[in-house]
Amino acid sequence: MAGRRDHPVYDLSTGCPQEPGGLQEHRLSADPTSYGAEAIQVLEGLEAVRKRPGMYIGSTGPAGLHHMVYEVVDNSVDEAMAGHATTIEVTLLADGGCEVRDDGRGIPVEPSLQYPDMSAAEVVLTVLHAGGKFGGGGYKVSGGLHGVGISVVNALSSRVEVEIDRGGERHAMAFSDGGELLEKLHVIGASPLGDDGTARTGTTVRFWPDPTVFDEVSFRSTTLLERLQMMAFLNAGLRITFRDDRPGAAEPVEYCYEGGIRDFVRHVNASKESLFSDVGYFAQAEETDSGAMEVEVAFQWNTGYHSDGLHSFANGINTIEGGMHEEGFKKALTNTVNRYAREHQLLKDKDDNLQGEDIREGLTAIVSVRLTDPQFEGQTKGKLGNVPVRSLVERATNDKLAEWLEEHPSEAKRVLQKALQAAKAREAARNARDATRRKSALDGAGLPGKLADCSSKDPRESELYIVEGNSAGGSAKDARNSETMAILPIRGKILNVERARLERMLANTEIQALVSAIGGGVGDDFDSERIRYGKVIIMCDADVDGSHIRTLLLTFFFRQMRPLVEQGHVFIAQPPLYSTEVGRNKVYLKDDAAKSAFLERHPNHKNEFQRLKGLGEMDAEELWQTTMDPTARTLLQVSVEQAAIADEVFSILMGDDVESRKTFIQTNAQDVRFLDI
Ligand code: 0RA
Repeated sequence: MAGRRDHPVYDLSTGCPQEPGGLQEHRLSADPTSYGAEAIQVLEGLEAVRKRPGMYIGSTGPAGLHHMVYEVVDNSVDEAMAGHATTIEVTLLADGGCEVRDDGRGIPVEPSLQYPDMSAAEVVLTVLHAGGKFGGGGYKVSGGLHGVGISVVNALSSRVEVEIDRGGERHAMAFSDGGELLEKLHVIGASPLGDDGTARTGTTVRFWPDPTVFDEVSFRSTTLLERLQMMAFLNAGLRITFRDDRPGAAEPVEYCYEGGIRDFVRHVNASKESLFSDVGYFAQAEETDSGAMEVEVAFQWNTGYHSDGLHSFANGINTIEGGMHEEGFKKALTNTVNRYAREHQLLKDKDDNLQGEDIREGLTAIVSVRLTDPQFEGQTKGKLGNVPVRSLVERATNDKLAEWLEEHPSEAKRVLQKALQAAKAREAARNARDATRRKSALDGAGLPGKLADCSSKDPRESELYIVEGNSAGGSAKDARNSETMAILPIRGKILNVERARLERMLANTEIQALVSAIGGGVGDDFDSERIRYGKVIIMCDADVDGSHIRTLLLTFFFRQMRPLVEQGHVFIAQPPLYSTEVGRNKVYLKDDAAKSAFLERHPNHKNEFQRLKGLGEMDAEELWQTTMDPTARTLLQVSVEQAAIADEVFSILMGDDVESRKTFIQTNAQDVRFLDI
């Protein structure tokens, strides 16, 4: 029979090698001239990705660039989750590429069943939605941010190299310019032998993001590290190493957590005072008609006052908007703790039930689910939509948390005491809020005296500058466009919000001014429909004090006006870091990069550069030109992409551990970009 092969072919839709014959017959009956058509189809697929990269990786900015790394790493994590890989090594290459290496089974090298001209590996690299994410016989569950596959990375790279150790042989393949085949898969030698004498297996993918696609192609190691650490927490025992071979880079890092999400909770609570030393943990798995589901929960309370320490994940993806798993957990947590409180006479018949937020105050918990076909919904695709997950998590929590409470009576007592206190504080806070409302109703519009408001009443064009210090506030008032720019000077260090409960915070005059100026309320009452400014811009000095105040403000917004941050209303102004003289003119330079660019343009520039410390060093005219003029300024938009990580950063900064807070502020004083991606 013509075209019949002697070697097995690989069916990527079942993840199984197929012997020649049988299933292959239908392939042979197809029109042989269609092979060329298939190749064209493949190229058209990748072309579609290049035309609209945003549809596949979200953006061509820094987030999209880093998404490329996650996409490749996710494939290796899938291989680890299936029990075949133990180690993933991520390396940033000196020439700007990124290498991801695993010790899994290796991508199949056999000819593909659907595309007999190609190896299965070539299909994985060039056909959209091919790869580990096939149903049925493939992996039970899989990650992949939104499961777009390595072919998307290939489409958006100027070069990709793949090395596969499988069946004792090392194979190699290369692509250039968005997925054009440069070298077809071929054997380049024998795979090296491991300590146990067997040949190594595994996959290595190297890629160089295409500079014509991305705004910027240099990776930021801290962004990658946060995500890699999170993946290590979510996959107990998985070893993930990171090395940066670029000049001047930091030391290599290795993450491996035998305790998995228990270690995650310990880590998040590390800078806090925990209520008890153990971390609670339970897990439950279920097979249903619609596939396999499992849930894992780890939890510990600390003495803090926040009720947003619940972080959820679905197949290793941080579900920032929550979803069914969070709903199930919250409902069962509230029920179980109330049931326990009644049974143990901690709540009397006449008492109201504890509310969910009372019980969650000070709780750090990770809820991680894995399921066959996760549905991600919501604005940022960060919400899990699979309904059956809710009842699985609810049942697991009802059973196992009740057990845990019975088996840990002294821990349970502390949890209950804390929740009862929180309920009292909630009552007090409500009274305080009502009082603030009445007060602001009394002084006319209720706007703070220090506020120099703008004349426009349209939030879409109105901006609030929060300016540190009175003198800088004065310059900003003189400089501004009073139609659209309002100035609120704030003094000194505003209250440390991590330590304070709402009612105490509202007594602080700086906070009161801030709340009434923004106009959307505070805490649970916050309503972004009522905000008076579309942009809230923090303008602080570029020194340690400025950095501290900026972080305090961000913490406040993050904790008490979360939607303001989530909806992208919060910005950081960037006053220039340097000035220098050119002839009789003063030139301002935003940062070190701008300074280097300036020196390149003016190689003979002899004058010194002044390091600008304070906004006060500029007069109104200079402040306008360098920092406030909408046609010239650069604003950093503050986003909360990874609530879990942000929570940790804020906690380190604002928590009870004064030492780590100091070190953090000192090391990050120059770098506010850590908040941006
Ligand atoms: C398809 C099928 C199999 C493994 C993989 C893909 C695979 C993909 C990647 C990507 C990075 N590392 C990887 N490791 C494995 C199953 C292989 C088999 O049945 O032997």
